[in-house]
Amino acid sequence: MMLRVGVIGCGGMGKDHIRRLTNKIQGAEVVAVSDVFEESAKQAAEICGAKVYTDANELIHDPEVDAVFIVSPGFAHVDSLLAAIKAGKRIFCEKPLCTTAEDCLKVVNAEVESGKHLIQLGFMRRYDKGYMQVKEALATGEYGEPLMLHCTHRNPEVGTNYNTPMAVHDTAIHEIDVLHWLVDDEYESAQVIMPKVTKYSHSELKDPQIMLLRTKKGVCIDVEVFVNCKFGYDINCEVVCEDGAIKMPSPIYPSIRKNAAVSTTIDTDCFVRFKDAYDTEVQDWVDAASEGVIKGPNAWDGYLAAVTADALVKAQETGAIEKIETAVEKPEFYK
Ligand code: ISE
Repeated sequence: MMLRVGVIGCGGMGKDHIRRLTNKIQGAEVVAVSDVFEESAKQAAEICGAKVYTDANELIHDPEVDAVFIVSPGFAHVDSLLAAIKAGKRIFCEKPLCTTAEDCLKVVNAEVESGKHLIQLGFMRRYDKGYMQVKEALATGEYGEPLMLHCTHRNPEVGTNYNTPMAVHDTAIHEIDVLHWLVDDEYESAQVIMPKVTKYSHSELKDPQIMLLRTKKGVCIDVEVFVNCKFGYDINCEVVCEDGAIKMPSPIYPSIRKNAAVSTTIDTDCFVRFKDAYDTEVQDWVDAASEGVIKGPNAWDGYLAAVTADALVKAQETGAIEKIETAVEKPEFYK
């Protein structure tokens, strides 16, 4: 049986997911789309031949919608999530879960109260082959305990409305989720070091930044976030362990010899770099949701990411080492 999906949010990312659900994913069909901008919803509906809504609530309560796919802007997630949980719909929510830790906790509490795992969160890096290979290598135990992680998250450039806190909320949020999952640990503290600012930035954006995270087991992580690096979308991760160092492979492109030089392509955006990861996470959600179960990153992961992001944003301002503390213990429900 096909999983009948309603997509909320028909911007660029929403349309990308609608195309994926329609053309690539097995076992799902998009039956409804919604956007506050009717024109966007209508354009999206042309991709998949779905019903059009301008009110997300109406889509959520449509009896023909089995599962809800939330791709609206982050600030709008909380209302749709709470309504969809109440309606008992299975949910895929793009990152972030919500824009504040407080709202994330409301969603966590609502899901726990419902007694059912309903939400998969779109932290797609956990589905990337490179990160999975590093995780598998660590799990063999052959390299001993992880001690340090050296990572880079580089974008060629960002828009003029991108500011200093967005380096955490929009960009490092991926490392925040994937790195503690990779080493199976929790964060304890955060610090941010601000190097000299690139000439390509502006007064509202300190770029680059070095973000430091320490885990409860003592693993030290450094992430270079550089969103105007100019040369490409460049994601790297190396885990230094007691008995070896594991470097994540980059996507493989041919090495070309021309004009007395050797060159290899670097991707230029996340949609190309993580294309396979997006496909795999959505297929995984459809397969699980069709069986009535939900796997993958969950609402608690979304709450943890929000708490960690808050500590990093505070550290950007204070320059101090900031504690990362959740307001409540992890509920049994998520263990
Ligand atoms: C964007 O929202 C992403 O998710 C990208 O992966 C990240 O590299 C970029 O900085 C963000 O703005």
